[in-house]
Amino acid sequence: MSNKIGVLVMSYGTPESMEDIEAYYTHIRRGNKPSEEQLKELTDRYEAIVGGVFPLRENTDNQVRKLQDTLNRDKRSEGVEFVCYQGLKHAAPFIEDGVEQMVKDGIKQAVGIVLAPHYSVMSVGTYMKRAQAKADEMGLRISFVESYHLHPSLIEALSKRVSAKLDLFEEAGALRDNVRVLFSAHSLPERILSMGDPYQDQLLQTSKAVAEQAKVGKWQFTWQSAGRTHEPWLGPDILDTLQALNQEQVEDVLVAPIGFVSDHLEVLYDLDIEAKAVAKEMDMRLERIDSLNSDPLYMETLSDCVIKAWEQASAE
Ligand code: FEC
Repeated sequence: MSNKIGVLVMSYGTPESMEDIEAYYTHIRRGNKPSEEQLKELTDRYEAIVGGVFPLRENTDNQVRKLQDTLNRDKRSEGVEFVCYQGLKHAAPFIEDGVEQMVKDGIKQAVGIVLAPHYSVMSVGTYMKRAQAKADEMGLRISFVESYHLHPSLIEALSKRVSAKLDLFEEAGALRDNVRVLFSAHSLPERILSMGDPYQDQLLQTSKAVAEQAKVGKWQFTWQSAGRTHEPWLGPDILDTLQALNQEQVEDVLVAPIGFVSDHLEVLYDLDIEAKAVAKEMDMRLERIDSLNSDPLYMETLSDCVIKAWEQASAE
């Protein structure tokens, strides 16, 4: 019997090159091609952040490799070998490809985890559904980590980042307690609220835990990166929040995008370019905490959750 445990590490995915943006966007839009104008708008955003390089790909590769190392270094993994496979939502290797590869490699038992700490039926839920469907088709036993938004190592990693940036504000002459900390995450359609979705509550729980640990004076939560569809999305959006803070005469703002774990478009464009430009116009200083990327504390968070899910599935 194989002592290999498969770990399906799922992430959003990004285009491989500028030429792939259309196919990627079409996949996000469930098979509907974007208009010329929509495609240009997205291409311009990618060009603005990196000019032909897609940071999410390399970051995900690193996270997956380092997670595998962390898992196999853990004492609890003695006697088994964890093997990580990527499964991306909107690019190759797709979630289904990852599951298929595991089965081809003779893996019988697996754990799935998403590189996003908060559960929503519209985010993590859809990754899990696709992985479960493919696993059922191929006869693979798979269990999932649904969320890890309050894992102590995650809270520690985020709190350290918030504290480090508050130190910089202080060094530049600001009063620590006057810096407004904005915790943010990707918006979703408002209808998730009537579905009893835990997404918003989990995000507020992470925000509160980090604010307490980093001894933040004033904080609030705001949404970002809402989709361009006709239905209402959760708000307030960060750009409106910045306007409101300007009315309150807040001069120093630190954004902590706790819903994201990597440098990518939604952080490097929506915050570092778009939100910063709005803040600058109002003479507001806006900084952002560093992304987690492959921080050892984040790797520990993922590893611990995977091992616990594997132990639980093995005991059943
Ligand atoms: O750097 C990159 O190449 C990829 C950055 C990226 C991340 C990301 C994460 C999340 N999304 C979530 C929800 C939605 C919903 C729609 C939607 C649309 C887009 C588009 C791009 C895009 N998302 Fe994304 N998302 C990233 C990129 N996202 C590009 C298409 C253009 C646009 O609207 O800006 C709307 C889909 C629809 O039309 O029906 C909904 C959520 C996350 C965070 C959790 C996760 O990582 O899965 C939720 C990174």
